[in-house]
Amino acid sequence: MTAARRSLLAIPLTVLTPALAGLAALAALSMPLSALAADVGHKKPLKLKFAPKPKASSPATPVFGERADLMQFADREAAALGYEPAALRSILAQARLQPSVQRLILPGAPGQAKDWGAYRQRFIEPRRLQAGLGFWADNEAALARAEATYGVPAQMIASIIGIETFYGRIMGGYRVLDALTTLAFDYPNPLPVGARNRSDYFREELRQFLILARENGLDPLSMKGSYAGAMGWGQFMPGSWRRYAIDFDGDGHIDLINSQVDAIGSVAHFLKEHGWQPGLPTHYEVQPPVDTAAKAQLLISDVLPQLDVNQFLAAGADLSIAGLSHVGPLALIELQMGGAAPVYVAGTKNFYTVTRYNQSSYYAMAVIEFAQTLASWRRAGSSQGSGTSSMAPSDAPTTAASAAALSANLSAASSASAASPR
Ligand SMILES: [Ca+2]
Repeated sequence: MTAARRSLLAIPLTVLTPALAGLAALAALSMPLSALAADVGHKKPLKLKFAPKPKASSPATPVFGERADLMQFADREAAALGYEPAALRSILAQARLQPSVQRLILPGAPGQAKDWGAYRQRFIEPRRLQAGLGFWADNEAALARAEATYGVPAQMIASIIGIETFYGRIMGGYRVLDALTTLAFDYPNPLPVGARNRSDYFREELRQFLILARENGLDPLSMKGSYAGAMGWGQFMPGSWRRYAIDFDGDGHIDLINSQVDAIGSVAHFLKEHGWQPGLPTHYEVQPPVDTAAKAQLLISDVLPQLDVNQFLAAGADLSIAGLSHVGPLALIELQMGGAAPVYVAGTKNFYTVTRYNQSSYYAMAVIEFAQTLASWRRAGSSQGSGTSSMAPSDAPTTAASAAALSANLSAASSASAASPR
């Protein structure tokens, strides 16, 4: 993503950031990395399978070389990661410092108002929706099977892949090794006010990446991803890949880069494992309390649903009819609109689940609205054609008419929305 785009979105790139950018979602997948320690110990050390071929390095991207901290990391971690120390030293020494990664990982300038309207226009636009219809048609059986298996609507799965990578068009051009090594060992310093050093997180993702490459017989020197190290159609970080990715096409390998079907199953499995509840709406319309203090109290938990309908009403919020009959906790979600008044929704646990993919309420709302619109476009198309219209969205559907209006409204804006591969 470009810096301009990043500042437009102005979303804190906390965890996953990438996805936001449509690029990488990555991060999102910021999951606990506890699982791996247990299963690496018995793996055989890697015998240098790929002769490390030196890659040409431009002056702008120097290799780290045998820098002391990297070599110490290699010697300390080799056994746990399943590598021969010399092999791991050789791989890490070929990582390249990427100054653009150091820039992209930082949050946008503070004080900029976030703008849900701009964010929505960036993603929910006709070309991406059209690509989504094609993706859905190409993968109809896999999407239906993932929905049946994991309870996640096909349009949600298709939407995440569309928001993350524009259906495989933008999977990231950085070598994952370069991105993760840069962020693990040369995190930007000094940091701008409000930013925090996340090198520990990326050092763990580097470990996960090295294990992932070894386990799958992949060349760690050639795998590509986002500036944060997210890979494939769904932009999984290495740790998420190892924990949540599945072999959904049954060929015996998990391949999120070349197999759309594996990516589909893995996105659905990820959401299921993070609490997706079939049939539960993602959100309801809500008017927040007029009282500022009461509103602030409802906003305190951010995307985490903590208060029920009665507590919303007691605080002075006004829920839609559908929302009034909701059972379970809700979160008041505020979406800033630049200089205009914010908009609000009452998010359920399913809204929260989407934020586990990428920790931003703006990201989640974009995924949800894109999914609704994509499903309505598909229904509108299939009603004229084969009649194989399948699943209705589990939450309020956007009508075909409103989708058409949306399409018309956004067409003028869409020229700015194509993300350029890096
Ligand atoms: Ca597979």
